[in-house]
Amino acid sequence: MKITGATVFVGGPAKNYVTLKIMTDQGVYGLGDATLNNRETLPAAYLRDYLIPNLIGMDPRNSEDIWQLFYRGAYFRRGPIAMAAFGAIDMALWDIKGKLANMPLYQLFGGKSREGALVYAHATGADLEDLIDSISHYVEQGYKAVRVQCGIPGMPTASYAVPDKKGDVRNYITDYSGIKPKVEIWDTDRYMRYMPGALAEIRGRFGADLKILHDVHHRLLPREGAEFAKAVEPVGLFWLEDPTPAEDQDALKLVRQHSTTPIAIGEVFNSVWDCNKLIENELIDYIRLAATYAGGITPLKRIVDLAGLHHVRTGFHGAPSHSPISMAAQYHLNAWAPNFGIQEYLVLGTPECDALFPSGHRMENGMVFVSDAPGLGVDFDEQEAARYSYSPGSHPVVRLLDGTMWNY
Ligand code: KDG
Ligand code: MG
Repeated sequence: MKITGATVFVGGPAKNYVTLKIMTDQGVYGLGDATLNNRETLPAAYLRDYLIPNLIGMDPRNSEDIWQLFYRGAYFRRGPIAMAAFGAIDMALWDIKGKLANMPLYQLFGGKSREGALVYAHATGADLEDLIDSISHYVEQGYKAVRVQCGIPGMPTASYAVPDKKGDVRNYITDYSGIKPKVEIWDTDRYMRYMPGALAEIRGRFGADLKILHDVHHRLLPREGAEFAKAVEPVGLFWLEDPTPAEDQDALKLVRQHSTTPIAIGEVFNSVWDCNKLIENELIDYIRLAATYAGGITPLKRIVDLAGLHHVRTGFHGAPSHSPISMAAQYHLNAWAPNFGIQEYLVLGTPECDALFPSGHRMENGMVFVSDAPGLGVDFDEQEAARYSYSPGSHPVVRLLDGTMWNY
């Protein structure tokens, strides 16, 4: 069996997705996602210029050897651009494998450990009242877990993942400000003073059963992260995400020593070498890589197994940074993983997205149910794709009150 060709498409409804399609001489094709938010053309170029020319003629069933060839062969390994490109190929080869076996991928991993996998939605508000409305909206739809992000009184601009104005429903991730980023201002002191009380009020309003998550988005120093994690302990968070900058695996020691608040980290990691110490030293509770940036299913499954040895559960990234293709890869891993925790699920609610990526995966009552179709269980409609093209965008950037650059 041979790979006969592969194409890359960049674009999509309200968002640029990088979609890889690998064709074979037996008519079976596989799909992969190489979307790298706001830098989408780079993994696409890596695929088109280097990886696809080498793929042609290879046996698609040898997904392990192909992954090793590209990873080791690059010499300059890792990094989100390369790993997103390897990841798309790996997903597509697993998709082909599942279709050849006529089995959904979770069967190839070891079968189902659960029927539905718990997901969390994103609630956000310009102020606490606005946020409470947003949480109620998800609770009414049956969500059992909600990430909550709130505007901070007195902060000069919106803080992470909150709208500028009350009642504004803009999607902060897909709301591009062009190639030049807009600037948000961050005030750590105000955040530290306000947010623990706001979280306590949310717990009071919604009761003990709601699983509440909160994302600091890497904005605190280790000592501040420790103080914050300790201050929110009475709230009983499901997790506190990215309290400190993710590059420093040692930073979480201080947080761990001072608090029992569960910690989640990893959406910006792209290798086991970014999180091996965190996992082995049991400094975290949830590992958050995505199938895309981790370099595909092959390496992500190994990370899940390492995490399982150390009581660390999964909480894969699921922002619209990822297309329904890598989300499908994660749904199959979620169905199998003995140490599954939760899956992030950002409801974009676009029929256009469903039309571009038709699939049988379904969301019901705050749980995702994986499709039984062979392979990944998601398709790519090329006629739909012809409606879209690449349009450049950028995340906001963040400065402190005195103008110093900070972490988005
Ligand atoms: O592209 C950046 C987003 O993926 C990120 O801001 C989302 O923090 C995020 C999350 O938890 O989903
Ligand atoms: Mg996050």
